[in-house]
Amino acid sequence: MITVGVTGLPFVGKTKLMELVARYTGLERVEDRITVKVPDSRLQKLVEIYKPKKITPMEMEFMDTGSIDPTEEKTTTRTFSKLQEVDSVVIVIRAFESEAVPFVEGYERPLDQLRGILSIFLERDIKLLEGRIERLKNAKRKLSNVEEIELYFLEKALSHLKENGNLVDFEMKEEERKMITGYSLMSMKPKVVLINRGDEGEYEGKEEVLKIVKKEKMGYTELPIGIAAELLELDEEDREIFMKEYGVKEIDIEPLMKEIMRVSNLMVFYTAGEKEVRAWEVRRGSTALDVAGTIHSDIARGFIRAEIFSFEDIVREGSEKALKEKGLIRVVGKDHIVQDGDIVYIRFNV
Ligand SMILES: Nc1nc2c(ncn2[C@@H]2O[C@H](COP(=O)(O)OP(=O)(O)OP(=O)(O)O)[C@@H](O)[C@H]2O)c(=O)[nH]1
Ligand SMILES: [Mg+2]
Repeated sequence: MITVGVTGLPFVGKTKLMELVARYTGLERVEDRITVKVPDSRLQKLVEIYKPKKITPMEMEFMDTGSIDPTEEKTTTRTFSKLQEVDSVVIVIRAFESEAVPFVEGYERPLDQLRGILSIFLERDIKLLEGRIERLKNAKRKLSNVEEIELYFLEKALSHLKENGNLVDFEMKEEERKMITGYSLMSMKPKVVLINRGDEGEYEGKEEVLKIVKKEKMGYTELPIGIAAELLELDEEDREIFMKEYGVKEIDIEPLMKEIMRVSNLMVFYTAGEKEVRAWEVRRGSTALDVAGTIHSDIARGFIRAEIFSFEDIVREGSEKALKEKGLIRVVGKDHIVQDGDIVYIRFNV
């Protein structure tokens, strides 16, 4: 399960988002950390086909990390200590109008909020790397080999960060990636920009926002959090009327979750049968053996072969029997690369 940090400037709707996510998944109480079931329309389809006794969706943990406040260093420092714990970050950007809710002065526009937050992230990463480099350099003893390598690598990372403003294209070996992950740099965390729209529709500066999103390889989604939260309180009939009135097409949080998965380089595979239909998360590019290990280490150890078919095929054909008749179930070995949405059955012995 991954942990997602929810942050942004003050009063942008972070707590409201936590409420929305909680309600959506059927939780009554909202706390700073909540574990939610990931809404998944593919899982629902598989349930219709298999009619299993048990349904197990993927879970994600959301953590309200508090705000990044350009005028309040203490608040921001506290937020960073929480952000250290998370795997990915949702940056909530306010694009709704409300007389009742104040802005941090100078950060009324979405574009300025995004720039402000990214520059605070960058500044913090640079400070952190500089601090570690300084400590290594000033050590009053001979550095170990490992430390020498670390120092060399950190200096390279720091200069890349200063030059490019991020580490998006910074090439790293697997060991180096592991080492730098230990620093919990904001530059290394997958990020999704969430525009909290009002009912005004488009917002000023969207093109520039999208440019930054692309350059930084972040995810992006728009969601009228306030309206969506209100709508969830209504019954279905009233909801439809209000959605028309507000011009809201979708109050779904599935696109947000999908973006989080995408930028985190994760994909979903399924196991399906009469007993249980279940969604699992795994790194993109995982092999059949990786997938077996995700289900259970014993299954990976006893791996014989995997039987795999695609989500589109089972939905189109309607049953495994039909897939078998058409030869659409592939029998593959350990190294087969599993695709997003694949349904997997592992044969193993222990
Ligand atoms: N009109 C409108 N008001 C909203 C929306 N989202 C949040 N608000 C209101 O804005 C205020 C701040 O929302 P919160 O969700 O508490 O914001 P926050 O980011 O958690 O704020 P802090 O935790 O104080 O930094 C509350 O009064 C919300 O009711 C929205 O989409 N539209
Ligand atoms: Mg809050």
